[in-house]
Amino acid sequence: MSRPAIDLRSDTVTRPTAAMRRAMAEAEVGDDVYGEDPTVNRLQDMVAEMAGMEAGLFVPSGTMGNQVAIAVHTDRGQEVVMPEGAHVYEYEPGAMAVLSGALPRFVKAPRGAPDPADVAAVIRGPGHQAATGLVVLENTHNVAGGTVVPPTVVAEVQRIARSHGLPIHLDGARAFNAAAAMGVGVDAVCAGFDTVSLCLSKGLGAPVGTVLVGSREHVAEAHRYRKLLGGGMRQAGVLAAAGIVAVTEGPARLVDDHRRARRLAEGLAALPGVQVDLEAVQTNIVYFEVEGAAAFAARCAELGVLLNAMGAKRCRVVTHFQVTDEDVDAALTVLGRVASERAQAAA
Ligand code: TLP
Repeated sequence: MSRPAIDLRSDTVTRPTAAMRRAMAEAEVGDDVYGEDPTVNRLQDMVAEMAGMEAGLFVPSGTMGNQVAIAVHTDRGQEVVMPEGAHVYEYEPGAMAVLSGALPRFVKAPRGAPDPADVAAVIRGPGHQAATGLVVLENTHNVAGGTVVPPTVVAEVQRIARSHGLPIHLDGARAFNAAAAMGVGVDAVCAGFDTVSLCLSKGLGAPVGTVLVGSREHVAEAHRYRKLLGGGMRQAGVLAAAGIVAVTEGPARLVDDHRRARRLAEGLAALPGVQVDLEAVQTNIVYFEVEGAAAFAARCAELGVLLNAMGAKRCRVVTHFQVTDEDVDAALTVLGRVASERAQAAA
């Protein structure tokens, strides 16, 4: 029998572990729309405490966490200032416009870190133009390469937002990866934000779920929007139980994902026709440039390695807890074979 594919498309593809499945089977549940699911309540409290925030709200996805936050913070017709490539706009199909009537205002962000002066320059008050309603950062920044936003940049952008009386939200889908890369607790990554959306279903490995953390007031308002969006999940403790295992066991092993991503990146950088910006490889995500990215990904899939083409010349591989050292070796063999087939065809 041929071995199963090595799936490097995303850290969202992990399957629940035996411990998660056990916790799910045994979860105590109640109706979460009434706030009566003890397992959901425990998860929300745990994650809020880890993040150094007052309260948390369990939502089905990172997208819902971000969009509920945008709904909480903005009025219709306002702009949301964000780094270019931000997930809240690029991969949340128009949701901020559809749900909140909000408009994106991008600022350049090499490696996901905007120049705070550029943020200051686009902030506008009410009047003739659309006013700024919210500032968003993303840490780690996905399309910049899973890059960590330097704490000095975060602090300065927060200071600027505050000085204009603006709220600031963090898309922290991979905030635990940022924390692991910096060797700090996730509370350090969340500090100074009004709300943070923390995904359990990325590097931490839970099958489903995100916790939106913030003040009691913001979370109470978010609770209303979650219901409005159809995210009131009733006996959601069966899902939260897996989330509790993920936040308990997941963070400590992220450094292994980062080490494996680095090895993949260095292996890729040595291949003909492949370019990797090694300095952008800081966590579990590796982007690389190749001609005909979709055809490259399709040939790798034929040989048992799944990866995503994210643009005409850009591919992405992501490590996660079901990718072992042996998988990295096997994947590099396949990637090397595909790169040399192409080099030979071009010769
Ligand atoms: N990202 C997915 C795709 O949508 C691109 C991935 O495979 O990386 N914020 C960030 C920074 C994300 O990368 C993602 C998922 C989300 C939010 C949304 O999370 P979900 O998929 O739970 O809605």
